[in-house]
Amino acid sequence: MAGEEGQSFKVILLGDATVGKTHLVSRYTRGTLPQQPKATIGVEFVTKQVAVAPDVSVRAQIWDTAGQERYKSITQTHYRRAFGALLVYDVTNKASFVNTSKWADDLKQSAEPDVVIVLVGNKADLVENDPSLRAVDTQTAQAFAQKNGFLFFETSAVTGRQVNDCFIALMKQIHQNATAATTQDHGGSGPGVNWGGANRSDRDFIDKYNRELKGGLKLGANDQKKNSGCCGDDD
Ligand SMILES: Nc1nc2c(ncn2[C@@H]2O[C@H](COP(=O)(O)OP(=O)(O)O)[C@@H](O)[C@H]2O)c(=O)[nH]1
Ligand SMILES: [Mg+2]
Repeated sequence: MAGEEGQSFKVILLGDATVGKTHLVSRYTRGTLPQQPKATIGVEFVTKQVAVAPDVSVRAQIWDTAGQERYKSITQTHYRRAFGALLVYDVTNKASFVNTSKWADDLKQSAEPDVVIVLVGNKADLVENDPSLRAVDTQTAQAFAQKNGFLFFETSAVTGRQVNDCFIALMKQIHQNATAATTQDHGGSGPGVNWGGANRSDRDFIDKYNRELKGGLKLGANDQKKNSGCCGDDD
């Protein structure tokens, strides 16, 4: 299956500010926590080869947000062509869990049709140390995930618990869907899901996104105009 190794899939992180998205990406891709919080605005992705079957690996192109989630001003470009998402909340923060519904709705409107979603309850280390801090029951989250067809994990970017597992589960499911689609559409192989073509336009894609962000965050219909001058100088 060597021919499949070039497959590349964009996946994105979504969720309220401070739930630990950037820490999860760093833990997974570098094995460490971020050195210092990034104040810069702009998009960044990191890539990582992920083994999805004994002889098959795919390239995860992981897009983190850069603070714009604070203003619910994620642009279409962030969602566009995403094959999967980690929908992250903080197990000690009820509102962050409630908001995952909204993030999921936005995602489904703009991502690929069968986008794979993994619901991730992060900061599990906090409730292991002090169960009274838990604001979202595992069972409640699990039931919500099941109802919506999401995979579900509780993670800790600090201890590393379940971090690899949630990314690998995401990539495995994406690969599985892509393989099924290829078989269906092209009798086993073909360009239909060879999404590695992303490479060619990545540069344009990022430039456009950064322009959108720098030119004042492009606010959605429901966003407050007053937020438009944001970013870079807050906390
Ligand atoms: N205890 C604990 N704190 C975490 C964890 N992940 C992130 N944090 C903390 O939560 C804050 C926000 O993390 P960050 O990754 O910047 O969140 P983002 O805004 O979603 O990208 C930081 O102070 C982190 O140290 C975790 O798994 N456990
Ligand atoms: Mg972040």
